[in-house]
Amino acid sequence: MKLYYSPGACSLSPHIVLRESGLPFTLEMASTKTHKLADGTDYHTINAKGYVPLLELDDGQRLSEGPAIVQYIADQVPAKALAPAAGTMARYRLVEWLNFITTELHKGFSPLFNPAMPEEAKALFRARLGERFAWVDSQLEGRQHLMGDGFTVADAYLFTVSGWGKYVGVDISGFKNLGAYLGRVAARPAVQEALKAEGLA
Ligand SMILES: N[C@@H](CCC(=O)N[C@@H](CS)C(=O)NCC(=O)O)C(=O)O
Repeated sequence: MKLYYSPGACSLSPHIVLRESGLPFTLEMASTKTHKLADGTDYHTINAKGYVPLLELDDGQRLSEGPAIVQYIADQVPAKALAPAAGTMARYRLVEWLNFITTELHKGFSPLFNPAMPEEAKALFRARLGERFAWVDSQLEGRQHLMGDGFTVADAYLFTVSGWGKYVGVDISGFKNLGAYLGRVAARPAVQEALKAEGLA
């Protein structure tokens, strides 16, 4: 498999999951700024949506959308328990988290990275993200991970988007459960390897 990624972008989530899975994969950088690969290829010719992540499977199929990609990877290695089995209530709980992270957190951050977004609008997005993170913090009370004891793909995604606050003025340092949780996730060898490979650690 090949993962198209950009350093520190939401593609860090499937990157972490690939390393957690133990499956062989390669990385191809597709900068979110230039939309070009290292050899100058226009990334739009590979993914017409123009964004990362994109996972190229060994049979040549290409899968986009982070929440779909991480579930695909998890389902290749059921013994790793990166996602509960399909069809179980626990799996719908995982999808509930992934959908929350992608719509309420990830896409709450996106306008803050947009230089054309007026400051007044950014303040509204920051306030909304603060409310959302406060709720996440409450959910982590007494829990090691989002789904309970074990690490799942939802943790890779939450870890990834939580790391963006420092770049765009969303202060999450007051959320104690979240802070302890992010420390636990950061300590995982696969997470450290992914951060190093992306030049972030
Ligand atoms: N719906 C997509 C959104 C992916 C996305 O927002 N990717 C950003 C990086 S975090 C990106 O590549 N932006 C550059 C662009 O849209 O041109 C997903 O969940 O995978």
